[in-house]
Amino acid sequence: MTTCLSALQQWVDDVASHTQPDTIYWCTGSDAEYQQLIDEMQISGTLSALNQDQYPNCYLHLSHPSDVARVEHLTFICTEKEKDAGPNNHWMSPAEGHAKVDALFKNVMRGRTLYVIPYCMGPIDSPYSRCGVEITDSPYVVINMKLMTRMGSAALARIEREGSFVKGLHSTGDLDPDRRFIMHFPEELSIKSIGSGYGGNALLGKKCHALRIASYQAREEGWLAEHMLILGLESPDGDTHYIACAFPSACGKTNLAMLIPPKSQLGWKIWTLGDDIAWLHLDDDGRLRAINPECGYFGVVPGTNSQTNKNAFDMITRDAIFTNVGLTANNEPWWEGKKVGKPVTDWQGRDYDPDVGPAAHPNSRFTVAATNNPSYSSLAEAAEGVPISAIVFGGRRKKLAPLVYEARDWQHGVLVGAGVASETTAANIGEVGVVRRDPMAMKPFCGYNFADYWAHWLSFAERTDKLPRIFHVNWFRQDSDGRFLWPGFGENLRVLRWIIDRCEQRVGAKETPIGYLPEPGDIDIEGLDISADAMRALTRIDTQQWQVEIESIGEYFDSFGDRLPAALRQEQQRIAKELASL
Ligand code: OXD
Ligand code: MN
Repeated sequence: MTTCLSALQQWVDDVASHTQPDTIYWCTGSDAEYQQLIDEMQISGTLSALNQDQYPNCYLHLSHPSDVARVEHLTFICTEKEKDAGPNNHWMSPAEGHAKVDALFKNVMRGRTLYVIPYCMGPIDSPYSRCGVEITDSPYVVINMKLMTRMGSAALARIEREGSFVKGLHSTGDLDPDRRFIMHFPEELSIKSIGSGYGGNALLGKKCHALRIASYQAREEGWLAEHMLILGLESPDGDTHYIACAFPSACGKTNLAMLIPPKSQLGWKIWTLGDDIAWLHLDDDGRLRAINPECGYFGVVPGTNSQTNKNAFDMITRDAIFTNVGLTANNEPWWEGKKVGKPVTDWQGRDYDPDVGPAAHPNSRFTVAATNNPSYSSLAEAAEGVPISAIVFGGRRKKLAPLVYEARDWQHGVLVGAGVASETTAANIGEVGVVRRDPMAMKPFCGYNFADYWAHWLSFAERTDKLPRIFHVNWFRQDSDGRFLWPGFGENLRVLRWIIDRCEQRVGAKETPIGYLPEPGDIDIEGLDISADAMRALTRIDTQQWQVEIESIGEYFDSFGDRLPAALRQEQQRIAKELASL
């Protein structure tokens, strides 16, 4: 056995002696294993088969009603120095973090099976990929990890070759929110999560590894781990540009990544590479290349229908796991916004009563392999990833942010990313609809101090002159009566086209203190029912509102003290000065 495998075996033995499982099972990742677990879970009642004629190989899992979302207030970054976690994270010392959760892990797997899941984030043969091993007592986690990651024997072989892996220990515990913690130890490249079976807290390859731990690892190694979708936009001439977009949770990343061009955009095509996470590396020529560390989707179900996201709607009619949706009389999954069928039971298995609540939990999810997606790009499997032409930040803002604007340069683009703010959604427990700062859409996911993270972003400009351009979009602007100004969904392609036109220097722009804005006529709106006034509102800035915004970004920066990179402060002050002189 190699040293690495014996270290892995030792860790598994140590965990087993502490948690006392009945059985230990090493996952191979085979289809037969997946099926076996599905069968066992149906017997134990944790999974039920959906209508197999309409939804072949689809299953429903209902979680504990108190365990339906990420829990940022119980998520900790445990670094030796508190300052290294930063004001953007909840912090605990590693000693305290370990002690707290180790006490909860004691004997927790009695009567349960301990599953060992070796997995690889990213294509198995990519130099940009990184491996991990998750130990869990949840078969639901195993089947989800099978759909979301390259897991099993091939990953174990890579771990053996490479000699390193991120350690993730998970148990559903007793699901008591008072005994729930999601602890990260970036300096040890390890994670301990207990008391939740919910995806973001339990599928450790996703948010815990591919974002929190990987962002830390990326800084040490000179790359970026980001909360970004990756798409390819193919023009009627057959040229494809790759774009990476960072939007906060539940702001439509999955919909944009799978966009089907409307009829008016004849000849355009969107290819999906990823819908949630991008790992970005500079290649030998100094170009930024992206891989998607995942190979499946864990998407929000409500609102998915044949108009909003036909690719997703179709891909979840087979081989999918549904979590916390309602059911029709015909045993088909049902959710708000499905537009067809009607529910008889809700996500807690009760008779559906609209006065009691929605049939599907607002954060109910589908899990499905990326290969089910009709627009999946074969380049998502490419070891070398894809070159990125544009980085796009965005948020859910009723007011203020124009439909689209471009940063002047990389340094300004980092400020644009650092200033991202959005109205909160149901993906995290807590109040919905309040505006909060969510820099680079990484507020819940950056594994270290944002000030150091921004410095790391800024440092890329010193390493290459071939960086992508940076943009900001807002699909969610409303008029004074609360109506959306922009139609969104498939029509967002029109905005992506402007972005590519800018990258290709085919179109001019209005220069403003906050960046370059399109002239209203430069976005193709042919065939859209959108007034000239609405277009003007979407492509202008309100000086006073922006002064307040830039001041508020400045105040937010103050909370990072002297660790804030001077270049960001300069950029914020430059904009404030230019706005004042308008
Ligand atoms: C997600 C999230 O589940 O961002 O992707 O919450
Ligand atoms: Mn996400």
